[in-house]
Amino acid sequence: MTTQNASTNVTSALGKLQTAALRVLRGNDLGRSTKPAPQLYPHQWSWDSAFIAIGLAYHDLDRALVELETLFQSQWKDGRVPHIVFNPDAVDYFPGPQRWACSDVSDAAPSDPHTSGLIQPPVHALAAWRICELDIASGEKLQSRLRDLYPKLMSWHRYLATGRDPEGMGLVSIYHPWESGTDNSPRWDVPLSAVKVGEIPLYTRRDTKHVADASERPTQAEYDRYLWLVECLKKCRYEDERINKDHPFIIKDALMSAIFAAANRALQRLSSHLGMPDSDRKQLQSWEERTRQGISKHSWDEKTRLALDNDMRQGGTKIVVSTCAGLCPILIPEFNDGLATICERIMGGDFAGHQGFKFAVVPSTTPGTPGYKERAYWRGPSWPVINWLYWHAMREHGFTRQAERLRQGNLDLLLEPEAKFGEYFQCSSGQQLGSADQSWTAAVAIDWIESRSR
Ligand code: 2M8
Repeated sequence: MTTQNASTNVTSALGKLQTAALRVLRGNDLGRSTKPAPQLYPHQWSWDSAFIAIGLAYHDLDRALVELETLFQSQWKDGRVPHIVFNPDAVDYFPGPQRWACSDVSDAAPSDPHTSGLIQPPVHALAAWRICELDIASGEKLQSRLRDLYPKLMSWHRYLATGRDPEGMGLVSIYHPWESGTDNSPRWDVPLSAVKVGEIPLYTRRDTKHVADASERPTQAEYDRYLWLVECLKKCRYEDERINKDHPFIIKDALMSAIFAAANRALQRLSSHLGMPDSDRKQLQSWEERTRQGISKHSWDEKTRLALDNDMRQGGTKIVVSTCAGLCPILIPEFNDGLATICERIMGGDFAGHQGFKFAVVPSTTPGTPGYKERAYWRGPSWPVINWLYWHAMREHGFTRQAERLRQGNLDLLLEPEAKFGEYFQCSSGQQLGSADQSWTAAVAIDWIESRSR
């Protein structure tokens, strides 16, 4: 085959992949928001929607912005952006609005539609800035709507910097593994084992109904703990102050914090482009700087060369485990001059360069680490969105060669005929796991394909 033929074949395969990705996003479109997966996740999820907006932006800027606008319509009065906005037409999901009871116990929570009481990583400013950049290139039609969104993003970031960091450590606290987005990761095994489960109202899981192999989902004992933590949060009326006093699970989440630093940088760009006051940028810069210092001082671990989470119920002890979250300093602009080392680590033998992997992709957990399971939820398989975050950061920070290898590894995996935009993938075989037609996988595939020409 000539070089020209080979490159025509690659272009056509990627073209087909992109068409299929758009089909997934259209199939999961609920009108003004997108569900993460056809059956397993029938509502709007916070960070999923941010990734979805990034993918949609190339094809329909207006619809991409609607995705964020819809989510922020359900922002709580205290600034938090809920992790789920419930779709009133979808009943086949547990825990649903009744179990969360947010607007019953908190005046800050909206009731139409209902939401959960948790948060998820703040990727939204990255999405808003992407929409703004593409809008600038296509004649600035969305600027006034971006101006309306901007104060909501500011108040979201303010909530994270204050409500979720009362100690001023420069690190964001989470109250539940679901807040981390890496729900069932071994990151949470030790702190969860210290949680004493009390009486939980009876419940029936729905997730295992939609995933044929239950071993790909959390165990029953883990699920009981998740629901017990929801009961505890409800008892505290979702108020940060009470939670800080009484809640049994408070962790300074390194990945969430690093995403917050990157999002503060993105929001500075948006703020500057929209001509917002200098004082906003100073504030955002200070949050970014505080996080840089927080990660450096409290979570960076020289021995493992990873960023680790701090268990605040154990005096801030580091949780030693090797997961994809440990690589998060790559997201932090100007991190300690250590970005090159982290980049090496991402592409090295514990992660994307692992010798047993079929493709060069970052696993959720390093093989062999305590708690690692090859096919289990956040315990081993690879999540394309995490790969996207690290690819995007490596590219931003000038590590183009490594970023390109990671992008290629992910595209090779997604081009496999059985990949079907899976929720996650077994690293040794590339087998699709969890749900098929997962929206955020389709969205990042679009961005990887589009980025070839940028
Ligand atoms: C997963 O989380 C939900 C709970 O929020 C679940 O397991 O039911 C996680 O992968 C999370 O990061 C993701 O946002 C959500 C929807 O894709 O699914």
